[in-house]
Formats: sequence, structure tokens, C-alpha cells
Amino acid sequence: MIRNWIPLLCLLVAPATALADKPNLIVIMADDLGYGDVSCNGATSFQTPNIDRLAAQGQRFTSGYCSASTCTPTRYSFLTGTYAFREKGTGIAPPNSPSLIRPGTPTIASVLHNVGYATAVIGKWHLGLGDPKPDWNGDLKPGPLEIGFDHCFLLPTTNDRVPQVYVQDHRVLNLDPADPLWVGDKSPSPDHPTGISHRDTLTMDWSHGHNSTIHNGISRIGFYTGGHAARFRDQDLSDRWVAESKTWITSNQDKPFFLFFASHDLHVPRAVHERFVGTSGLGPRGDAIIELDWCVGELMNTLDELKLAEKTMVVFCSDNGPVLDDGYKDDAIEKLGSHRPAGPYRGGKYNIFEGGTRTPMITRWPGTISVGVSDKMVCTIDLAASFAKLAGATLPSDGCLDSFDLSAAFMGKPDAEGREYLVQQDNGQNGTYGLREGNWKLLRHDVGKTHNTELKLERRKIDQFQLYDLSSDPGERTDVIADNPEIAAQLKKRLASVIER
Ligand code: NG6
Ligand code: CA
Repeated sequence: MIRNWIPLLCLLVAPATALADKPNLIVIMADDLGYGDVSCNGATSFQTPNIDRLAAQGQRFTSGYCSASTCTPTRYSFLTGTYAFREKGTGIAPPNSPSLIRPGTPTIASVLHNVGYATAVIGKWHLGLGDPKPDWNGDLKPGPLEIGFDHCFLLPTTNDRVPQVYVQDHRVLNLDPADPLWVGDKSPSPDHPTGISHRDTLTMDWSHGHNSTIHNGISRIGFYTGGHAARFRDQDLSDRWVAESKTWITSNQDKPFFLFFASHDLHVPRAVHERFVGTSGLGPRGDAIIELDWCVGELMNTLDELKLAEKTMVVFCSDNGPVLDDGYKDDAIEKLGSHRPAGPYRGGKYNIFEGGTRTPMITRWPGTISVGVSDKMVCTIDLAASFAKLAGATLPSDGCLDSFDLSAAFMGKPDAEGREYLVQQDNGQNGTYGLREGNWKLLRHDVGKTHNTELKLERRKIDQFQLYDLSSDPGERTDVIADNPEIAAQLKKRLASVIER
């Protein structure tokens, strides 16, 4: 009698066991963090002990990349596994941007959700909400919940853009219907206070742009009124997101989960919690790195407390390279000293020199991922296919077009292959691309101009094509295109074939 029950019991137990074997997956994405901005990659002006601990317990990548040198396209590519330049309108999203990832598009979250994962995004979104624009006082959809996330707790755009409210699942949190939220790109009335009319009241002055509606002593990009009960203080963002993450991890600890923790540090306005002010000696930009490091420590502590560390792969990365003055007078240039935010690399945010996309990348999974330093080329766009492999999911044939399964490389396996080539983009579809293949780097600038070559936001004229040999010239100083016409021709062909795929 009992024997007859055994096959049935096995059937009932088998799927649950398989689910229990799947690793938890956490991606911590920093904002505007450069390769050299962490002490495990060589920063000496301050220390990032928690990020260093992550690296000391896992793999630290010296050729880890995000796919673009601005936020929206990197996040689009990370979530969809498809280069953002394949989709129009995926450059830096404005405050009233519609949802940029259409419902039904396969994403890293939907792929994991389909095999039983609990999925959440907590932090900065900046991929638009709603269609054709956000309904700030109603249901904010489509959004993350329509592309595979079960839960979200968001800053809708970036914190230098309006509005300063949290979005929890489909709604603005704590919104009082009697005080509706209005968001627009034109002033709502001639007497609406702005960073221009009330500049002397600001706690952080602007240097370019960022001079519209004032909230919390800081003027922003765009205008808004109402929603006062829902507004947050910039200084509390990190604490809130860490607290929300702890709560969510705790309540989902019994099933496999995927958490996308999207920090706002160190994007402008760099208004960290009071307890971090002055901790780096480099002003608000450095202090924001210390705050970010604290968040990483808190997430690791949570895993330890719940005894989940050995069941969880943590990936630490950035959404684009560094920038100093990004629109506010926050002493980023004045207090930089000898610190080199992009490490040995040239450029940063907004351009396709290595500093724009080669950024910190660390993977940790104690007991499973070996400890070491890897020079394999890996990119945030590859996390979709790699996580699918680790979770036992199959990628849909119509999605994640540019994501490679590099799970072996992410795990630090010695014989693993990295990427053969990577296309780097800056922001939108303006014909500016980088291609790294092996140690060669081709730059293409169809518009003939580049931004931020030395972390300051000047525009410079630039030749349409340049070629660098990263093995002898990682800082991209000597253009060798004239001496290597055949290599340049091969790389141009490869670039064109990827872009026009
Ligand atoms: C730029 C903003 C910059 C930053 C960036 C987006 C101005 C002058 N500059 O347009 O401050 O917000 O957009 O950054 O407004 S990102 O990291 O989200 O891509
Ligand atoms: Ca960014």
C-alpha cells in the first residue's frame, strides 16, 4: 500500500526540490559609478570596505561592462537582453516618458518569473511608466509589473528629474487624492518658484539645467505641483530602499527570488543621508560612494542573517561610467584631488571611450563561485541569458537577442569564455558606437563630436573613426587607425553587422 504511494509522492516533491535548488539572484546596480571609484579597483582616496568584501569573496572583473554610457539604454539592455540601439526612443527618459519596454517583451524578470522566481525591482527605474504617459494619480501601468516583476518600489525617473515620490506597484505611495500630482515640462504658472526665480533659497545650486521646480531645497529638471504627502527627502532614499529590500527578501526567503536593487548613488543631486556627509573627504560625490557601499553591506548582512548567502548569487555593477559636474555645484571637480573615477581609462558618462562603459563588476556566491580576478569580457546585457541558464530557464527565441550565456565566466570557471566582442553605445541612435573585439577598440562618431572626454562636459570635435590597441594603450591615447587599415576594416564590418542585424 505504502509502496503504491511512493511514485505519487515523488511526483509531488520533485518540482519543489527543483525550485529549492535554484539560486537567488541579486543585481545591485550603482548609478554613474566609474571603474576607479571603488577601492578594490584601485581607489585610495577613500575605502569601500563592503564592495571590497564582495570582491574578496567572489570574482572581480577587469573587463566588466555596461552596454551604454547613460542610464536608460543600459537599463533597457540589462532587462531585455537586447541592445537599446535596436529600439527607438530608449535614450535618457524624460519625467513623463511612457513605459519604454512594451508588455510582452521577454525580460530577465519574466524569464525568471516563468520558472517560479519571486521578482522585484527596488530603486531607480528611469524606463518610463504608463502609455502614452504616466497617469500619476491613477494606475501607473504598464511598468515593471507588466514585464515580469511581481513587485516594485521605485523612484520613477532619476532624482534630478521630477517628481520626488515613490511608486509602489501601480500607485504613487501616500498620494492624497485631495492634492493631486501634476507633472509637466512647462511652468504651471508665472509665479511657480523655480531654481531661477528662487535661486538664493537653494541648498544645492545648479550649474547647468536643473533649474525648474524646487523640492527639498534642490531645483530639478521638469515641473510639478501637488502630491505633497507623497514626497520624500533625497537624503532618505538609500535607507528606504534598503529597508524595503530587507522586508521583501525576508518575505520571499522560502522561494527562489530575483531582486534588482537599483541604487541612485552617485547620480546627481548627490544629497546623501546626513550621517554620510563628509565621510569621504571628496565632497558629496565621494560621500555618495560611501553611502552606496553601506547599502551593499546591509544587503550582504541581510543574506547572512537569513542564512541565504550560500544560496544567493550577488552581482554588483554600474549603469554607466563616471562624471564630475553633472549639473549641480557640488564640488565634485574641486575636491577630486588625485582620485581617478574612471581608473586608468579615458572618458566616462556620455561617451564611448572605455571609461564610459567599463565599470565595476563583481559576482559573489560563496561556496559556488571561485575567488579571484577575471579578465574575461562580460557585460550587464549578458545577465539575462546567464541567469536563465543558472535558473534552468530557456530563453524565448524572440527575445534577449544580444545576451550571451556567460554563466561560466560569471562563476569564475577557469576555462570559461568571455565575450568575443561588445558594442558600446552612448545614449540614443546618433551613430556613436564603440566596438571592443579582443584588445582592439574601434570608435565610430557619425556626428563628429564627443562629450566628456576628461570627465568635464565639454564637446569636442572627433574623427569619425579611431582605433586603439588596448593591450598597449588602455587609456586610448594613440589612434593607430592609419597603421592598421585591415583591422579597422574588419572591425567596421563587424560593427555594421551587429548594428544592422
Ligand atoms: C542629462 C542631465 C544630467 C543627467 C543625465 C541622465 C542636464 C544638463 N543634464 O540630460 O544631469 O540627469 O541627463 O543621467 O540636464 S542618467 O545617468 O540617468 O543617464
Ligand atoms: Ca547613470
